Amino acid sequence: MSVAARWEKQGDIGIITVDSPPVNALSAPVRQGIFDGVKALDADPEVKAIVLICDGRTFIAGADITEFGKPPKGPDLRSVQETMENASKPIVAAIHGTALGGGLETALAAHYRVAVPSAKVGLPEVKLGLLPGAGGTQRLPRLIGPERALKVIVDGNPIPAPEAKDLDILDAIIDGDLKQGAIAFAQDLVAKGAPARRVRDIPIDASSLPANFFADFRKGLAKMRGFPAPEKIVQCIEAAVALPFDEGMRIEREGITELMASTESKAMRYMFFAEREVAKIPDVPKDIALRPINTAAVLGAGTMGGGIAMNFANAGIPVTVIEATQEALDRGLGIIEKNYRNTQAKGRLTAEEVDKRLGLITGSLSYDDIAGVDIVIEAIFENMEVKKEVFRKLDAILKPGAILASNTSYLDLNEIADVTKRPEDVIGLHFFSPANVMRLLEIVRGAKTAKDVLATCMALAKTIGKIGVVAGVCHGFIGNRMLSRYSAEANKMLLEGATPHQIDTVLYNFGMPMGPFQMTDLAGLDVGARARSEFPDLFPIDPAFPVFADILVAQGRYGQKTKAGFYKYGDDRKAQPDPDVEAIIAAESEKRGVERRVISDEEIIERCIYAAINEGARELEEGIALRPCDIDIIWINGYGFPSYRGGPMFYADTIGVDKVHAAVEKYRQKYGERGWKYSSLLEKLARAGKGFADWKDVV
Ligand code: T1G
Repeated sequence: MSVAARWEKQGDIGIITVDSPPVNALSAPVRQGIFDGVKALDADPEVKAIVLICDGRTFIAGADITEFGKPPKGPDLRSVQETMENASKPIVAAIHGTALGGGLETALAAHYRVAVPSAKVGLPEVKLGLLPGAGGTQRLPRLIGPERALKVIVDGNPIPAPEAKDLDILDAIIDGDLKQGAIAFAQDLVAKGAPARRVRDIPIDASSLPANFFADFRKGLAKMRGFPAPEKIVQCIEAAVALPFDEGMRIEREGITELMASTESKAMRYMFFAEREVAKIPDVPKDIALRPINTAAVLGAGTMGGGIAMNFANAGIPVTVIEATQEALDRGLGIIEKNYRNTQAKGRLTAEEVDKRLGLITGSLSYDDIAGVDIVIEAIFENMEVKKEVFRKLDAILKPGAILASNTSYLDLNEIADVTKRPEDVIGLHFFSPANVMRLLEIVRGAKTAKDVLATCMALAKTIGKIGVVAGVCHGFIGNRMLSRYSAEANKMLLEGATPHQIDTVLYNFGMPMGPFQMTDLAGLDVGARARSEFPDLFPIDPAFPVFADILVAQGRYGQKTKAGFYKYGDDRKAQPDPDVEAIIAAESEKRGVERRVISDEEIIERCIYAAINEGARELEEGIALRPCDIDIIWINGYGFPSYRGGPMFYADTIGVDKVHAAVEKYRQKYGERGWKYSSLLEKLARAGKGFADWKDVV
């Protein structure tokens, strides 16, 4: 009997209990334990039925992702499932927590499934660039029909137990103690002489499918560009409908084998662990006492402040929004309510839920009303003097132990902290707009920020549904500092011969949600122009190159908001290349004596993406970023870098750091050190033939 799974008898019911923290993943010992337990109990003449259950917080949460790519050990999952499915006695899977991936597939190899009301089941493999590779694509369609099965598997999201019961994935919901309830269910099966009903034997009625179902479904996959798994999933469901079970299993096995070896899936599996790694701060003890965050305040009810306040209300934390005038406060609170009502109209929140969240948001004009809160997030104008004045006031008013946070995007947090008597309580919480939607939160660690403040804010990030990533203090922290290089190269290539449409198309096809010029049109050219004119030291301009956005702003072209920016826009807000803009660009080239040339797609990728990678390498050297995966998480969650490429640093490893280094050297020779600053880390990795995954070997 393995420690990962034990078995026993209660009367004539055999019970196999999996106990493999943290999530009972199907590691080799777990698979072996289930396999042996089923064999033993099925051979025991006293046993009339078997229950499979798990200790700990959840039923099996999937295959053990840490085993992927390693030589298989012990019985493979399909052998375990065949042993279960061909047992002579009914097997009941008893589910709590989240039965996901191989966990649900194991339950589908059982003959019956029961769960507590709070349980969830799902096949999230597509989120790892995979497909359910243990019969999920063949058994689920037999239980719930191919149409619903295809949607469930391509969607990948968990299904609450009551809904899973309605879908016939579950046979019963167990109120009360799961183990006793499952045993009672099994005893009832025995009493009724119920068979060991194999899901694989349930026929699929292909005639129930709408005409052209699969062709029509494929049309909807266009939005999942770059991800190979969805198409493979469709092929598996087609096989389930058209072929015998074992044939379908072969198609499925070929599909997951191919996907498992794909770069896309390796990138998405890397992201899975990276999302958890970034929460670990090397020099902060995991069990450090956190400060309580039961109340909050936000200074500023503008776009950012309102969105930040919504995050707290969504998490059930009362939040006070402070503004300077009643008019600004009313406007800000009005926008918050409008956002919630829009969500309600889409059916994603009920009226009661909206009312509850609105009830947690209070407006005020007086700092006196926030003296007792646990955390204040300042989200006012990006001006250092204004921020310093605000933090002096907060320092004088807030209770001891309160956390003083700034949402600044660029300013020096240390300078802000040093105007207070409590710099150890000051931190940066850089939300990304829209703050109530974007998952990324850059947690900016000041030179004097206390470790418990840092740990508290990391925990707060999870509480409010964000992915927190620690950043050091520098201009633009981690993400925007790299973005400024990415954008600067795009701007420079306009002068040399490229068009906005060409650059945007290349980067869109690379996998970015949109290119830099469409993005600027969306954000508003005037926003950046104002920042550059008001904070020239924060946004240094290379005199050798024009800032085309400023040239366009001077002509009243602010972007989508004026239906003209780098593109022109009709009422459909669709970006159309504008010959007038291309003429402005060409005139600037002529004025500066720059002979326009053809710029290749490869050069666009090198100069935008590699420039960002080079800056990321420098951030690692400087300690601004803790790990390469922190940079990747930021770029995927803050800027839409394609997850199937794993983020800029993972992508560099995929194509070869030496290739990136050679290109960066080429551009440094051509354009000088100003843009292409030297990274010793990049050079060391290239010379050592290593990737960022092994960056600690060379620093
Ligand atoms: N394998 C290995 N480790 C896992 C794991 C897994 N499947 N799931 C979680 N962990 C680790 C995780 O890294 C973390 O470790 C700890 O458990 C707690 O996780 C054959 C091929 C279950 C909803 O995709 O969605 O089955 O950081 O922080 O927030 O067809 O974990 O503590 O060291 O996320 O409570 C399919 C993935 C696999 C489910 C719990 N299954 N896991 O969330 O805790 S592929 C999945 C989750 C597959 C089959 C295919 C979540 C959770 P550490 P956590 P949580």
